[in-house]
Amino acid sequence: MNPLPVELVHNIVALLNKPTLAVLARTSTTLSAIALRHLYRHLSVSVSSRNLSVIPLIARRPHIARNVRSFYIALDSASPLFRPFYVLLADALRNMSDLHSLHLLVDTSASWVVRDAACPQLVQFTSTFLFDDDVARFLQKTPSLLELEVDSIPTILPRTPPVPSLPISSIPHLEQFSGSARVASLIVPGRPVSNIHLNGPSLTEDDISLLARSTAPVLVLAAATNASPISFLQLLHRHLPSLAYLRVVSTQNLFEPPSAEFYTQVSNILEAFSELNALELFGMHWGSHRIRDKSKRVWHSSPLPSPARPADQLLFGADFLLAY
Ligand SMILES: *[C@@H]1O[C@H](CO)[C@@H](O)[C@H](O)[C@H]1NC(C)=O
Ligand SMILES: CC(=O)N[C@H]1CO[C@H](CO)[C@@H](O)[C@@H]1O
Repeated sequence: MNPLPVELVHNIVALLNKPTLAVLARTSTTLSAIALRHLYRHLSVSVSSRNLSVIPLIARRPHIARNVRSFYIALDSASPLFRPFYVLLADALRNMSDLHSLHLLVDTSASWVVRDAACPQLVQFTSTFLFDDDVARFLQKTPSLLELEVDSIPTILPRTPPVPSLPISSIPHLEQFSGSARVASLIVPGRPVSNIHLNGPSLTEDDISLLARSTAPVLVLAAATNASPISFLQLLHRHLPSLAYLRVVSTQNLFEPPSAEFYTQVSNILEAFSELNALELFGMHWGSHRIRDKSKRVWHSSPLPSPARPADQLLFGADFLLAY
């Protein structure tokens, strides 16, 4: 293969499976470099698949770490790992300078592992971390980031630590945020975030007005509220009129079976959202169709899924989630 142009060799090597790549990596120096590049391009390790041993290897070999484009690690909270393992993970991350996608499903308080990492190409970052100083510091070194998930695990700490600040020049292209409302209120204003997924607790009007300060129209929102569905929709319409997909869950479990009047009220508010395509409100799916001259849309909802007719309801739910 040596006389072949290097691009061609890359294309051939890209077709090989992992065991073959591992064999190829033990041949010539040239082929080894190419094989390693493909072997470690997408790296996924977890406790359950018993392949965490690759972390110490990568921590010791910076030239291998630099090949990693996407990295996924899932550690089981039921079998916590000791600090020396996290030190190795931090070393490995520090040398993954070409990462595009990073998923760290690890100990919530181990955010220090990213403190000294810098990933100029990183597009997607998902983590179980709280949003703390270490995460904020890391995000100042990920200028290409488009999707962020942080602070998404309901915290068990008696007092949540204050949210650190993040300079407005950091993550300037962010499009999607998943996590807590308190962090969204800090990150969304001034950035082009159009896709927002929030876990509880209830979203307040102040939070919503901060989300409205995204520099892009907010198109997708998933959030929780303890308000009535009608007043919550009115609030959203006031601040986020360009929503296309909306999912609202209630933080209270006492939702009475809706009356006919309720359906009319909701559908009247929905008409005001000119861009809305689909809505899930307290577990009810709402869709719309246009009538007559197509200028008017009618919103309607299917009833709450009943165990007696599961098939079509489930199907509709699945369609909705896909669209979402
Ligand atoms: C670890 O195991 C998972 C599941 O078998 C596999 O998908 C992954 O590629 C493995 N990772 C490495 C580095 O071998
Ligand atoms: C390029 C780079 O970041 N190299 C680092 C690899 O990891 C070692 C040990 O963690 C650091 O000392 C290098 O600076």
